[in-house]
Amino acid sequence: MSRAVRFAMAMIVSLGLLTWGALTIVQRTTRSWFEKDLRLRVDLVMSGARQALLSHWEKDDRRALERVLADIARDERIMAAAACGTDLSFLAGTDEFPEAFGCVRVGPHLRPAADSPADLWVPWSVKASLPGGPVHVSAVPIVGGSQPFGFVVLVHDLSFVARREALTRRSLLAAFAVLAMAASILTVIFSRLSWRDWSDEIRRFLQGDSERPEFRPILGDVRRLVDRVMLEHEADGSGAGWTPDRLKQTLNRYLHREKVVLVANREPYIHERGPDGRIDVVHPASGLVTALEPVMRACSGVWVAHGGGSADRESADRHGRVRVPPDENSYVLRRVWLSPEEERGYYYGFANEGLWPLCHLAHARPTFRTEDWRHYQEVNRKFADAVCEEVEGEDPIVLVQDYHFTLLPRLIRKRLPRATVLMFLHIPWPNSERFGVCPWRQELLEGMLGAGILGFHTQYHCNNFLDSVDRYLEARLDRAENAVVLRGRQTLVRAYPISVEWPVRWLRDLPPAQECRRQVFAELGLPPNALLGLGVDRLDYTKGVEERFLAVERLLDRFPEFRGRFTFVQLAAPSRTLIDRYRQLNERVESLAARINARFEDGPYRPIVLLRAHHEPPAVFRYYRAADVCYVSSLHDGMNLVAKEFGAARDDERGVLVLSEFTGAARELTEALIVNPYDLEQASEALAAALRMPPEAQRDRMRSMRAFLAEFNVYRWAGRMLVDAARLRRQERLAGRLHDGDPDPRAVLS
Ligand code: ADQ
Repeated sequence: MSRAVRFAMAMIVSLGLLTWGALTIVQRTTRSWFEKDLRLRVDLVMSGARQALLSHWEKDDRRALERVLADIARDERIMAAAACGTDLSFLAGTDEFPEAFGCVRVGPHLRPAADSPADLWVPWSVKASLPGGPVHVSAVPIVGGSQPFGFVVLVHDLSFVARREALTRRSLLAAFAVLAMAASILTVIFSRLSWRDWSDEIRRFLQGDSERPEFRPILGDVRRLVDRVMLEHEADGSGAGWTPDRLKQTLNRYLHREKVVLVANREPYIHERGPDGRIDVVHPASGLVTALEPVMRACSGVWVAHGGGSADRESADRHGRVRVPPDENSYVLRRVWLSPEEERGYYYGFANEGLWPLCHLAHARPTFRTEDWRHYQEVNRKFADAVCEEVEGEDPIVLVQDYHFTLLPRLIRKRLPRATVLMFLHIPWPNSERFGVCPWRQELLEGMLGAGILGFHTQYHCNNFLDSVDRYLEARLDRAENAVVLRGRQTLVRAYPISVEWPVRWLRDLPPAQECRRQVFAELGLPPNALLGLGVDRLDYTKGVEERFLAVERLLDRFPEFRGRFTFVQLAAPSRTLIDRYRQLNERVESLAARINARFEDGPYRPIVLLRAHHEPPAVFRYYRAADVCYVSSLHDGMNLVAKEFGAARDDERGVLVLSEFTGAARELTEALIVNPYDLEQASEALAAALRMPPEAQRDRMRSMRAFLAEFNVYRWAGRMLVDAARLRRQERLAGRLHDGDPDPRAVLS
């Protein structure tokens, strides 16, 4: 064996050892972090529920105890909970509480003897496993005054830890494969340079006909390993490093550079004429735009949207087209013009007074008016016309966005039967009973099922949609495939959790986080030792802004150390102000802030700063980088990109996210302190915990969250949908629906 081969092998072995070492360290750190997180969660949950438990315990009201335990077990990581008496009797518990952790088994660990006084009872916890996977069991004594009442046993699901570890392992293995390949190639080159007639060898090597056979097995193995890792990553869509370029390559490779036509109500660039007569370009405050704009910049194509800006018409050509972004001209924005009546009926009326409250559990009643429905149908038809004008060829890819266009997929399919239509819902989908109150439920479902792929943020929303179809349509459900077959045509229903671009382009021109903090503190007139909380939202009743202010008030009530020191800034972009409910919300939020400020004001100090205005993205990101804590308190939210933007903004690895459990983001950003925004005790406690969190703990959480956001970014979201679309096209081609010749594809439509 030559020296070069021995050297290359030694290098691969050392890299292997290094990777193994790194894997072990990362695994240990992740474990210890998750354990700490678990302890914090138990503290939060128990302090929120303690009062209620004590009072029911005292009254020996077991049904009420059971209700409180059921509430606790609503936390998606808590699988079961039980209450036990001091005599180790079982008082109450959630369904299917595992016997292995019953009162009799757990109790002796909490107290030295049956009659031990309250101060000798100690919390206890252990890791264990059940047939479904690993769990963590914790038992917490319940003590009123000096009298022990008993204890509560909580069983936590630990399977997510295994999932996170698997992800880390895969990323490290990929890095190892790439390093090993690079090391082997370098070794070969160096050996040639120093020991042989190198120029001939390199030429032969590059031509792929090197005569030295000993390199072939090594390089062959390494290449096979890299190919396998890459394939695995592409197949499960979890490949690291989704970038605009990789998305472009995916489009080229799988969809042969097809032009993408995207339809959304909101346009990514609004031309507004200011009071001085100048035309400004405004970036709207919209999660949909935040997510999709970077995707369109990568994919090119056309974005079809309502042109609602005061200078939109004069900035576009006679077909309503304008190239954007203003200085980059990456894609075309095609504006659709609506009359004021159409806008009122379709946008404010049916979409935002009907469908928005229908899909969000935020205690607002949907209003359905026949007149609005008529406008909604008309506007969907108008957008279908615009799409047909923008497509090239008969089988374009059309991405329909959100609840404004539920009828559009079917309309497009009728006119372009060979199109690949994808629809994505950015808002939650309600359960079937709730959805059933819509008088046009059947038309909406049939309209959406015109799409070949229907995307939601979470599997839960997919399930709700499938249940709605099951209940209100004559269609075949394929639960195993998560698909619906309506009149012979299949729609796949899939979860694609949306995200933000990575890295965020707005950070490029911002100063370091410390400097942003200095600037923001100077603007707000805060002393250097002040603590800053932040909320960023469209002013919408689903975002829980009132609950957020009440949690700040409760924080100052319960923890006087923060009075005079903690300031909460709320950036609130006015939204849908033609709707009464939104106008009333504006007023309520303003008077609530004024009331709380009046209670706690002290000289120049005000606890709440309400900045009711649209802020351009660089300003929003400056605030993210300045804050100690960001509180997202949505009462119900499809995903919530503010939470993800906050993580993406913190390259200094500081700041803590407090996040409502009713957001889609809470299922992914497990490093946040997850709260129920209605529970002011729990929310204020989490805010206090966030403000007191040591820098190392903040860093651990932020680092882990940012690693997740870097990988699960919006390019990956779009890439996965486009790869699925490509598969669908292939299948349809095979079935003869595309070019290769279905004589009459319209036959499958009614
Ligand atoms: P939205 O309800 O618009 O989105 P969200 O996801 O929170 O909500 O995104 C809001 C966006 O607007 C963010 O990019 C934020 O920076 C920006 N923004 C908020 N307040 C602002 C202000 N005062 N000034 C300027 N910009 C502001 C819908 C769904 C969400 C889903 C997204 C994406 O309701 O659940 O996450 O689509 O799918």
